[in-house]
Amino acid sequence: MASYQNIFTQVQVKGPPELGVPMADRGEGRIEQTGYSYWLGKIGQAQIGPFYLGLSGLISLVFGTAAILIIGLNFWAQAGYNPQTFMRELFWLSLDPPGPEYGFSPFVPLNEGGWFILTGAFLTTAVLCWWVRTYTRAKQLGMGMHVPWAFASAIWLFLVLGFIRPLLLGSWSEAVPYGIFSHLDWTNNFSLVHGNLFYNPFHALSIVFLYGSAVLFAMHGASILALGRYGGEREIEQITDRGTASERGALFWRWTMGFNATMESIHRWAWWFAVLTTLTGGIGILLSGTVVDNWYLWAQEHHYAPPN
Ligand code: 07D
Ligand code: 07D
Repeated sequence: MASYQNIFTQVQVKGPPELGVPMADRGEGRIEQTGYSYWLGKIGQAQIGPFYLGLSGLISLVFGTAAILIIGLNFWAQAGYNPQTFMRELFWLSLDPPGPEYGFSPFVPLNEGGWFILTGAFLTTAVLCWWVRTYTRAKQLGMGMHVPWAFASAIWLFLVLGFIRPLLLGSWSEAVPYGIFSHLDWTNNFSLVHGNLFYNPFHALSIVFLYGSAVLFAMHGASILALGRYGGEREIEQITDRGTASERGALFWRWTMGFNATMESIHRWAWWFAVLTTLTGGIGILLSGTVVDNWYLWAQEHHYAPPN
């Protein structure tokens, strides 16, 4: 038998299901049903469950499903209740926000943007409840709050795009529509209306962190896989009980670029890069149209672009 397991050599043993560490609230919200999936076992853990639903999970699922249903039914109506048209046009159908004439009023006729506002309220409730779920579950497991805070950074951009910026500008019409290509058209249009988003330094920072996340993820994933034969994937043990994997990885990076992150700090690098992508992004979007109307003109004034 292989002396260590990887995705190619692993053996799927079906023992009694692993229910996790004992906890105070074993009862409430926990669904202790488990199953096995051979194919999921090929890419991760074969055991499915136990699950945790809880109040926030339940609310999130209900509101999330309602939001998707409202979007779907609006698309369905737009497709004239014709399944062929629906499937053909799916990527181009869109649930749009109210026009500028409605300002930021919550009272808008359903077919003129009311459905959009309702969807936004439901989707936001679902996303926020999912956040609560990440927070309370992490607490229950005695974990740090790194996942909830990272998720909060993504939610920050989500809220800026769909709620905070429209609120500050006093118009729902500024919000992002719900649709596959319509939200891309909105993105393109946003850049055009604000004089080319490339001249928004926060967009540039967001890109730095997005690209940086990809590079760091690739470097870290590659390092750990390359050290698999020395037990490199037992990362946490390797911090204290160094063994040869951690030392080889560290030396590899010092040889190739003169510096190495540590087994611990690489995860902080990754966390900060990912978190800063949406944190800086949200700042850039919030400033657009509120503080700065045209980023190209702003850049010229601030010597970020050459004067004409
Ligand atoms: C891989 C994790 C899984 C998540 C997935 C997304 C839905 C939407 C649609 C009911 C990496 C699930 C999608 C639930 C269903 C309806 C109508 C995450 C992974 C697979 N975008 N965007 C996509 C969202 C914004 C932009 C794809 C959401 C901004 C560009 C998908 C939001 C701007 C491109 C999608 C959001 C923007 C995309 C793939 C919210 C600026 C693409 C996403 C809530 C940031 C790409 C056709 C993905 C594409 C794409 C979803 C916001 C720009 C539909 C939910 C307004 C330029 N976006 N997006 O893999 O192919 O994410 O579009 O904020 O090129 Mg987007
Ligand atoms: C959207 C966080 C919110 C998502 C949440 C998830 C659900 C679904 C369902 C599980 C993505 C909620 C999920 C509800 C659950 C299931 C099934 C994260 C989101 C909470 N840009 N651009 C960025 C580049 C241009 C524009 C960021 C590159 C043009 C606008 C990123 C280029 C124009 C906005 C980035 C480029 C333009 C952005 C997004 C190149 C268009 C934004 C980071 C090479 C013509 C957003 C400050 C991210 C932003 C944004 C990259 C070009 C417009 C770094 C590489 C010039 C309007 N752009 N961009 O993680 O923050 O998003 O800008 O050309 O709003 Mg850009």
